[in-house]
Amino acid sequence: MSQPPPVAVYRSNAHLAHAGLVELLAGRQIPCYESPERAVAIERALLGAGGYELREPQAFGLEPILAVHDRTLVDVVEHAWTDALAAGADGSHPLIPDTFKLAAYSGPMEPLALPSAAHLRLGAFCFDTATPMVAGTAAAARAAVDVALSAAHAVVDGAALAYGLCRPPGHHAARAMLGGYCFYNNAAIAAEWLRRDGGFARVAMLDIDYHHGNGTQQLFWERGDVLYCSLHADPARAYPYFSGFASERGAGAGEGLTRNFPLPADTSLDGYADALSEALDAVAAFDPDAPLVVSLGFDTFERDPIGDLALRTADYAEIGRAIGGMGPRTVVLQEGGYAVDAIGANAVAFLGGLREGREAG
Ligand code: OKP
Ligand code: ZN
Repeated sequence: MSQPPPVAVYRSNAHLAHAGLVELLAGRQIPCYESPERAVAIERALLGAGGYELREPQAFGLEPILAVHDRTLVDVVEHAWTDALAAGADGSHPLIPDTFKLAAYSGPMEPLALPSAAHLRLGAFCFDTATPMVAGTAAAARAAVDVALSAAHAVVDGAALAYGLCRPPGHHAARAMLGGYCFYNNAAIAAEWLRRDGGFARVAMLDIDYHHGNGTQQLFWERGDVLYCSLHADPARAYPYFSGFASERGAGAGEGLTRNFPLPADTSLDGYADALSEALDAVAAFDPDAPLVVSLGFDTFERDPIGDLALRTADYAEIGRAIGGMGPRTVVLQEGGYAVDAIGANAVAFLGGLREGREAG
């Protein structure tokens, strides 16, 4: 038997400057769970495990981002920090909006004018107080997209599997809205690229982060060519609260192509594997011709500081095997996971299982 080729791990150091982050949680200011150490730990663990090769992403520019997000959102991400500095901010603390423009604010009054300074518009494009911006945020968000697109390219060019170590994550970012530590929806941008430029007709996305990917769901809600399946903590008790219920199934051409699997607290591998197998059946029934796009989160881990599910490190190998056994080529993109001491081992377990599943399946 010949040695399998190393799996490409796309990563960029640009994320290191998306740092010094704080978030507002239940009225308190705390250090942001979404830290640079997360990605550093994954990178180290994969290098230590062997069989992985770190690669720098290619730069794809804003065009593939604008295929998914409104220019109004991109403008805010790109200019909020520099406009705040130009207006006299000293740059010593992250930018977090304090005023949110809900649909209920405008009622019938749309369109309302917005301030021309991007930092003053931020609250019209953000849904929570957990998504701080600093000097390095915009470049990090762009690099995370480049990481995702580079991984998608690698698989289209023939690799069975590529991993994009995206940071910041992306699945909470919607067409014109950031939040949940996310600015640009890396996975959605990769999926849309597979459709438009990769020459594929049907893309399936599997989201196994602890949280519902509200952004990804919104982006493909009415799309007949993209299936979105998500396993996550029941929004009846967990962030983002306003989406991810099983009753949400898409609309129009996308009717039935959004599939949500809300999970109870303390779900361990047994319950998780049942939901996963239903989701994988939905993927198989959709019959995608494109590589599978996986939004991967390790906040389902038993000791995750913001999750309440009960998966263990070895379970990620099982989950990886189940997904790998499906057969299609796979683009795996990192979303959440906040137990920094375990996140590396969890990544090694998941990707190792995925490789085994492919070889066995
Ligand atoms: C991003 B990803 C709940 C606070 C939630 C934001 C969580 C963002 C998760 N008490 N804060 O999906 O891992
Ligand atoms: Zn999450």
